Amino acid sequence: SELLTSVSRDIARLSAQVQQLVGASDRAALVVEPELLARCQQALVRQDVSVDLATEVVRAVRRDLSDHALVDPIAVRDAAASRLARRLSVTGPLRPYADASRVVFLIGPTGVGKTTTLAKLAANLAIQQHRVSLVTADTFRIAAIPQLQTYAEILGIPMEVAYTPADLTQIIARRPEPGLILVDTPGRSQYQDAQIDELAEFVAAAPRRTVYLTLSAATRPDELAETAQRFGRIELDGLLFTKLDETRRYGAVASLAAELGKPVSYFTTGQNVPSDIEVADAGQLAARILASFVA
Ligand SMILES: Nc1nc2c(ncn2[C@@H]2O[C@H](COP(=O)(O)OP(=O)(O)OP(=O)(O)O)[C@@H](O)[C@H]2O)c(=O)[nH]1
Ligand SMILES: [Mg+2]
Repeated sequence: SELLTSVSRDIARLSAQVQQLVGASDRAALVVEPELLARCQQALVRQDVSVDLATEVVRAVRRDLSDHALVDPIAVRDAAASRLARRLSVTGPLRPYADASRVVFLIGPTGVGKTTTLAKLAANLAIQQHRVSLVTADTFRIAAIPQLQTYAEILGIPMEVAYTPADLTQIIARRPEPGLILVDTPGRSQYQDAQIDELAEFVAAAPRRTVYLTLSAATRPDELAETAQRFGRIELDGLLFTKLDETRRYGAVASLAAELGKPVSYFTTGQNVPSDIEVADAGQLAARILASFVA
């Protein structure tokens, strides 16, 4: 019975030790797990991802990963990137023979790179032997017509000027099918409702159209959202972001796309025509945003 007492004493001691160890590891997990997720959330917010989206992503990561993986920065980063990518949609490249894409409009604020981007798109389509032509509805800014005309001449493709929506209707009717017509538009301030209405009339002249709101990725997140909201008076098929080379923070782009539920079409990354353009890829964007986490 002395033996029995001794054994049960040992069992009690061991079980206390086990309890202690379990408790310690619980506490460790409690400290480490939220810390890494909090750091991930901070990294997202520092990249200009909205607090709401960052929180949503991190909560999803917490559900996705085992306790073991949640203390691994690489696993957390990759899970966050994949969750973020799932919140983004993309259009894929322009499809020259899709019915809806007969006419492509790039619209947006002044100086974001609409004309340059249109030239890049036209050049890449022409290189792929697709039939493509250019129209400018920018009869407002000095030298806007020769700017597009120059690109058209270099590319050896037709270019016409639409002074009115009726002009545009006629130009479209004259262009042979199949073939894409890319329309350049004057830069408009998002705060000038009358200018945006005028733009809407040009857009309405092409029923089979694709409209991409063109925005500089180097714009403040709140300005981006405000601009998208105001241009949203025109039905948008997607977002196109320019000047990714002029910022190191890509989160506002992702937040805006996720918030609007609009697909992203292209990114431009410099002034070179036709090379500095890429078809938007959700996974790549998410990876860029999360590259600063676990540096
Ligand atoms: N760094 C950088 N510059 C760009 C990019 N895209 C365009 N630009 C430059 O931005 C400037 C304005 O480009 P435009 O294509 O004329 O812009 P826009 O939107 O047509 O301007 P408006 O017609 O006046 O509204 C030019 O100097 C372009 O070379 C880009 O992706 N990165
Ligand atoms: Mg222009």
